[in-house]
Amino acid sequence: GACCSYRLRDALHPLWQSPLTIPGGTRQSPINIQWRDSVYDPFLKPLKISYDPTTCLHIWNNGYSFLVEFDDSTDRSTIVGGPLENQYRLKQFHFHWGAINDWGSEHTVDCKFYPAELHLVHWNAVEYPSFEEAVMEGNGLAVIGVFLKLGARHEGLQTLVDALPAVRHKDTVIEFDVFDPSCLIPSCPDYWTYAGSLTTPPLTESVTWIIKKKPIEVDEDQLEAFRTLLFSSHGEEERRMVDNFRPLQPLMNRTVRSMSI
Ligand code: SG4
Ligand code: ZN
Repeated sequence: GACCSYRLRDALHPLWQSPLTIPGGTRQSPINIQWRDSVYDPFLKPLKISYDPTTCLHIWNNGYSFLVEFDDSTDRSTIVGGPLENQYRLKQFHFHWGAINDWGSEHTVDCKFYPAELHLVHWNAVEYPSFEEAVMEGNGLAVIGVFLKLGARHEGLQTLVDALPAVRHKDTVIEFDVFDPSCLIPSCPDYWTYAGSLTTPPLTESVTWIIKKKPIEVDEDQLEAFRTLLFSSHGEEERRMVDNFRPLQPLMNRTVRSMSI
């Protein structure tokens, strides 16, 4: 859309010295979701989420975000329904956020950024033998996106926030045995869905995006805690982990479909 201008921030983006675009890409992410251009689809079902908190394994600073990873060797934490034809297994979740509250989300709604965005990454274990293989396939991944907006402190998120000082540097990991990420997903069933890609290399066009319309509320201290993390490892010059989002990509020949009850 012509209304979104992000040229200035691209230039400042430390993570995107590598290719910003995929030649020939037709379904890249993230995108601006223009509310009035989304198409209500009466056949879209509500998404069914079923997570087992004991499949949670650890928190890992991978130098791009912090990841909370899950045991995906069985179907104990899965999603079904919504736009999906199969059951998908939860692999990990992570966030994207800004240096300040004026930006930070990857997707935008009517050209408006939220200060942060949560991504819960799932893979199609019905059709593919491993996550790595699913990443290469058009229907391999399903990512739930949840916007974070400034408001009340989020008690579920606080458990994670309390663990962040232990993974401040790149390549640090701590055990995190029990966590139910469904506490981070708004109960309102409404979502948008579209066919897109991973937002970091390899940028493969393998993601069915499911973006919840209703954001969750977090407070300023919780966003500030994200901003104390580092892109850098122990011993390197400290670089604050902020603005770890990809610039908006063209919608091209795609429709964003909408589910609401
Ligand atoms: C973040 O960089 C995660 O740290 C990556 O996780 C993730 O890659 C990447 O985002 C892209 O995911 O939902 N934003 S996204 O499209 O899940 C993958 C790891 O590198 C493949 C493990
Ligand atoms: Zn992401």
